[in-house]
Amino acid sequence: MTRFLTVGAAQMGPIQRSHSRREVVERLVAHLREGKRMGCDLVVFPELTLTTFFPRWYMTDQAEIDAFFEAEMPSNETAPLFNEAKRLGLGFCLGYAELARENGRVRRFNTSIIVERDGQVVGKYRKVHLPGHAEHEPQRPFQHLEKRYFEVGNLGFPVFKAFGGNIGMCICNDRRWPETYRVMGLQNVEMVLLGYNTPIHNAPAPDHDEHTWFHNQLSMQAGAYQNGTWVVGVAKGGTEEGIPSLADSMIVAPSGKVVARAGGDGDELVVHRCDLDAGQSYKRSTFNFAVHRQPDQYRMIVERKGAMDP
Ligand code: CDT
Repeated sequence: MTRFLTVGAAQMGPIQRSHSRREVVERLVAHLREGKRMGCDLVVFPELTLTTFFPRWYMTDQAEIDAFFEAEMPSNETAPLFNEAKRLGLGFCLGYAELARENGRVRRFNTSIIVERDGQVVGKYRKVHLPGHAEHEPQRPFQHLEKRYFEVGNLGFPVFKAFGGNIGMCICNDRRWPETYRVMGLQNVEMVLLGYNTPIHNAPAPDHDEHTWFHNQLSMQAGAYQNGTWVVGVAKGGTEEGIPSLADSMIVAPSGKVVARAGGDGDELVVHRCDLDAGQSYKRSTFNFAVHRQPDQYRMIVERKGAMDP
């Protein structure tokens, strides 16, 4: 028996600082309606979907910073997205800056959620691999201050029962780390939903710039193949506040093959009908963890060679 999930990677073009939440939500709703027309069950939006990518600026005024965060979800401004998704019977995955209150403390995370077709939030993930720096580095042409504005996620890499399958999430820089996918692979993940904001220029390593497209694809294809899972990679691309960012949203099959891909760098919905059982053959054979993966052997090799020494 096969289980199909039609997924839409809802690539966003740039969101400038002057764009209001209302304007952005209108664009997201347009994606949902297009998704419905194209037979989607689930529409995936990028990292920090609701605003411009604000870590590019050094800010010290906490009120100015907090204006980019969501203290509730849904809020008055995001309710139209939830309402329309429920009306259409569509699920979605949304990345946003989360202002949480936990144990009497305010905390800020780079977060994404899964919302089921009935409008209920059924999964939350908080970004673990925060790139960039925490202090102002004026020599850079633009900042990447995720380490300043966010705490490291405290939820691990959970996998949720949703849309008839095992669904996980990660956010942007997480996609470059094999353990992101493997931790979910060990939970039998069948589809990883992944949003990103990737500037083409990497200030500490400009020699990587020409490989931006390749590294994006390489990371997602490897993660998909090595864990027998679909990967849905969704960009906020184009030139935002003068900074060119990678688009190239794509859907990768458990074979590692790219099966659908954005053609431009604006708002664009990339759709594929995914067989959630397509990973089974990889999970049963080449990447049968129980049969072939021997963590004790890794430990012995590391200890013998002193490979843990820096
Ligand atoms: N948002 C985010 O995590 N961006 C990072 C930029 C790293 S510098 C190229 C990314 O990994 O795409």
